[in-house]
Amino acid sequence: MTTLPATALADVAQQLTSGGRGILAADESIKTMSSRLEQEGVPASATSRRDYRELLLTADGLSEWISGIILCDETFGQDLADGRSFPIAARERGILPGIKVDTGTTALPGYGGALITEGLDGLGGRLAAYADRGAAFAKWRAVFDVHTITPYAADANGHALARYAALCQQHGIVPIVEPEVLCTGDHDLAAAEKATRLALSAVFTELVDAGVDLTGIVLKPNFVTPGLDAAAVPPAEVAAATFAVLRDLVPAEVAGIAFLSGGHPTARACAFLNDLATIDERPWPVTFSFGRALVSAALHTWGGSDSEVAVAQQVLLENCRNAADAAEHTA
Ligand code: 5MM
Repeated sequence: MTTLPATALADVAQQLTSGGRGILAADESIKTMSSRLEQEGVPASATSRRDYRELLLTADGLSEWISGIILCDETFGQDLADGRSFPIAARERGILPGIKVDTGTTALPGYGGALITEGLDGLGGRLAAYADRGAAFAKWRAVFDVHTITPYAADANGHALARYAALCQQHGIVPIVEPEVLCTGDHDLAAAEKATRLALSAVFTELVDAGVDLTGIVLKPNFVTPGLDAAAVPPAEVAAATFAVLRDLVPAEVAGIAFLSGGHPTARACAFLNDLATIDERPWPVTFSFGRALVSAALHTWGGSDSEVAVAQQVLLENCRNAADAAEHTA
């Protein structure tokens, strides 16, 4: 087993979230990635998923804006065209490689649509193997909906996140703890705030009970926003609502916060982050761990065509630069 002193975990967590860089979430499951490729007219296969992820990782200068890249198991075990594995190539490009280790969600029995994230069985062995292959950090995502979240669903998912985080730290891997309250639907800001409070409260209770070292984790939360089908509110209002929740529930020793984009358009997600980063009394660095907000336009531009790789990479870099600019206010 890899053992790292607590200071080394804190160091990696700080590298991921400080200095005006953020995380590229390129860990779509095979099912999600295949469907996104097919929506762009690209036949889905292990090769096309690999080609697309190679396009992302090899964009020239990516490490100026990106501190870490989250990969799924398939990509983690694939090689670039030059024969280097993805985790090795990421490190050589100045980007820390991470691995998504949850195995997805399933219905929580008896809880009317609430979900529980699975993947704890055998996780210790998998983490040891990922660490040996170069993983610096991991990710586990719990998924909540404002209409179905209950205290029990929050506790059950918080418990799983805490067991995952403790195991990661035992294997010298920084856990990204992602409790996502979905922003699909037409709910208002208050509903998102209430659900996010419930989720974060349960998660931090469980993390503390599990003895997780909060200086060696990265929290990946949603911005607190009205649903995507509801009337939008100004970014400053989103930032204020998000900060109010985080200030009350996220201990100051947490190494950093890296937001998911949640399906918000790139410019909106960057505006939320920008306004949040300007709040001076924040005790933690804030940055991004966006998926769609960074990559959707690049995937569309590429469309599976070799001749569009360079243009698609420029589109990706532009989004990464904008997100990093938004996080730049961070100390
Ligand atoms: C990149 O997508 C990640 C994996 O999703 P699936 O397992 O459902 O395919 C996802 O966890 C992602 O890291 C977060 O949701 C943040 O992504 P967005 O697009 O919301 O920024």
